[in-house]
Amino acid sequence: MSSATSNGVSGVGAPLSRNPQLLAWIGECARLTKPDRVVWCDGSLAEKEALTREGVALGILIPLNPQKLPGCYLHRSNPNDVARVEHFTFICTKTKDEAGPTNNWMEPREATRKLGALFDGAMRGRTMYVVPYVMGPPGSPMAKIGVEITDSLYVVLNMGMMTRMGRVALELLGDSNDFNRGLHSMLDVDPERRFICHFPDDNAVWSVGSGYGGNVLLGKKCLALRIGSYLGRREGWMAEHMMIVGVEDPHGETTYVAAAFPSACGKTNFAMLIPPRRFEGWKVWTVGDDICWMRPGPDGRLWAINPEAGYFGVAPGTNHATNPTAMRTISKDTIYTNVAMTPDGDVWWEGKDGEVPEELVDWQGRPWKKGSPEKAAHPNSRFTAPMVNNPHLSPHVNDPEGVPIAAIVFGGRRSTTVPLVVQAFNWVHGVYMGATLGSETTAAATGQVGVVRRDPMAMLPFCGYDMGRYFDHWLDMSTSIRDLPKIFQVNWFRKGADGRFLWPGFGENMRVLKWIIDRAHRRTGGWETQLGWVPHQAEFDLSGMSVSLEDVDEAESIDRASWKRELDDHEEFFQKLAATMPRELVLQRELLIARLDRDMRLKP
Ligand code: GTP
Ligand code: SPV
Ligand code: MN
Repeated sequence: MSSATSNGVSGVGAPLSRNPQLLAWIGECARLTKPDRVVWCDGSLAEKEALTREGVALGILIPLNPQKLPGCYLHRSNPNDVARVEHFTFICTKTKDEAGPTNNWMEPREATRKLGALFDGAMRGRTMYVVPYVMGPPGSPMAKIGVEITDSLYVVLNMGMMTRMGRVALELLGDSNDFNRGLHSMLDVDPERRFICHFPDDNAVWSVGSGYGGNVLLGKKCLALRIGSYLGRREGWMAEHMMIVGVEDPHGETTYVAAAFPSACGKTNFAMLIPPRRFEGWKVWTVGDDICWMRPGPDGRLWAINPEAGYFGVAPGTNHATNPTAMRTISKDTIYTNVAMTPDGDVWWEGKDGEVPEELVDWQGRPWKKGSPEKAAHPNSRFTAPMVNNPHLSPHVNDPEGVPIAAIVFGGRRSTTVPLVVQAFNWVHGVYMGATLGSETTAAATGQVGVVRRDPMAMLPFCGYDMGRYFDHWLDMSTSIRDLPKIFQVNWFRKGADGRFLWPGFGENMRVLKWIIDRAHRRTGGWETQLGWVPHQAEFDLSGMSVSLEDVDEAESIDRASWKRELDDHEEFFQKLAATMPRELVLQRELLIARLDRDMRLKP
């Protein structure tokens, strides 16, 4: 950490870089926001410790029980600021058409004027942190540099875990002007003055009025997905809201799978899956849990990196049975946000192991008693932990070229209609599956929870340009990938008439994953249905599972009437995108209707 009290608002103490463009931009930001001092972050342990001490002194961080949770802290955000705000998130391209019908658009000069007025003097009395970071393994041809200027110490500490932060980024950057410019101020955390604006043409992001997650950790959703997807289309690669796992079989062969699920629909859990006992000798290695950058390699395969270095994961529902890997990962050096606290300084959330404690302090710092109708932890409460804490971290997570993807999976949260697993007939059909992905909304974004919405490729809130052109990019990628990954759709969340989940999920998802891998390697059969290929009962390993075959059958079932309704929904969504919707996808829908009209046998 390098700091100095400036003699004037624009003074920058002991800069860690001589990059003239970087210095000029930091000067501009300081003149605009008028901080009391400017601190360059070097990413050292000493800096982290000093900031943590300061965070505790300021009440931003609450120390947790050091015996139970060494190096862990609790942060409580403003109760009005607990999730991403999609309605205040804007793509600021020259024309509205470039942003497309699924994004909010603001004209770039108007955005600069509007947010500029909010930034003016916003850091008076505060420290302006300069946070340089790398997205991706340093030295990877896919890696990107960003610099986030922020007045939030919490953001600095989170960026320190979520990215490769500090000197490493400045060294890689050198004198180059090729870096993402992120400017963030919490202002007064007023939802009326909360905006997250993306300027893809300038590789810049301005965020004001929030201190939470994806709104403010600008390397994550803003750079790695919204700006990333925009650059990816221009440069021939893909930025996706996907986790990445390596599945090692008992012979030591590892197959890599990438999977897109909308926010709070199971990526982190799938990325940390522990195979059930039946799968003796199998290992699942986490490469990434949220974001995936992919590009075709010289060998004709699609290669992927995880641009992040940590996990910003959903706390509720995480326990030793559902996700033991996460429980170990977050047992030290973790920042918890908006969870509840026990009297002895442990953390708690709905769906954690063991008895519900008699008394807690809830996520807002209020006393809470067992049986209270209110949730003790916020439904979107989260943990931030460095990936090196993960006992099953892939040894290839830092490989500059990434890992080769054999299968791509799309999954949503659907209590009805969508079967457990289906393989697409081919790439175009798979793109259609992704493009029509629907999911019930969750607490990860503000707004109504539990309503089905179309969330194509789990990218609805994260695609930085017109969605129809994004589909076109997906179709186009098939021309530069010789060995195309196989595409699948899954649904862990189907419910019976009694409201129970039909499929046990979590570790048991290994059974589906195994079929996916076998199919990707063309090692197993399947049954052709109207929707795509589904597992043959004989080739789908359910041994040693405590679930009834009737439930599995119901989870896999295809109901024509529900699918007719589903297709009406696809149509409605496609209509919205009509101006740029690729013809292949419209035809895929027609084909699906035709297949459903013919009364095909569904199951052996
Ligand atoms: P983001 O970080 O918001 O992008 O979410 P994510 O996609 O990583 O979701 P995550 O794995 O954190 O899971 C979200 C919620 O879904 C948690 O409460 C999990 O316990 C629950 N969940 C995850 N996998 C399963 C599953 O297989 N079955 C069931 N029933 N619930 C699951
Ligand atoms: C998501 O909402 O998809 C997340 C959490 O991963 S956030 O970082 O807030 O975007
Ligand atoms: Mn996410």
